[in-house]
Amino acid sequence: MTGRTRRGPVPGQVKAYIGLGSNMGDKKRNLRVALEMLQGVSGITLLRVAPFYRTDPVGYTDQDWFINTVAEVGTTLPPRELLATCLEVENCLGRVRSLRWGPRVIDLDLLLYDGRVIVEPDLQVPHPRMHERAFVLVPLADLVPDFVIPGRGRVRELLAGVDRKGVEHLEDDKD
Ligand code: PH2
Ligand code: MG
Ligand code: MG
Repeated sequence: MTGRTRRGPVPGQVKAYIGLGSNMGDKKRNLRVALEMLQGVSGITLLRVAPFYRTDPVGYTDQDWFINTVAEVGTTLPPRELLATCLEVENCLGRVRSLRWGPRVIDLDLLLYDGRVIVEPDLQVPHPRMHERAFVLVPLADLVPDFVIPGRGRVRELLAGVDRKGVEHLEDDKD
């Protein structure tokens, strides 16, 4: 699945990028189930998934390491519905919100939506911290290194400016 195109874009769909992370339970399985759930939503086509990375925790560092990746989706859903879908997938996987930036079974962040800028209290696209996070930029650069994040810059140039130590490619034993 990872890195391979599953199916082509559907006319009328826009592209969006979703960051996925897990640092509790069977992390790899959590990501795989979340990706399958996204794929099963009508109005979402899973186009490509970056490799999985083992990443050191950022922000609140007294917690287990994460697995992170980024998914490229085609979607006919408006941004707010795509965000709601991400939250539903988190809930289905049993996410309980306690500590901000603390441990989580699964986290799905809407990173980018059709190159648009959206600034609302509960929805900010591009994701406000993505340009400084190696655990987002490394997998995103595997998919769209030349994409220019509105207001921030080109993915590969942003990546060159962050410390990517602590982000390691996981072996491809995803089955
Ligand atoms: N998510 C956070 C905070 N810190 N660190 C890593 N390595 N990966 C994450 O996905 C992550 C984090 C808040 O969402
Ligand atoms: Mg997050
Ligand atoms: Mg989140």
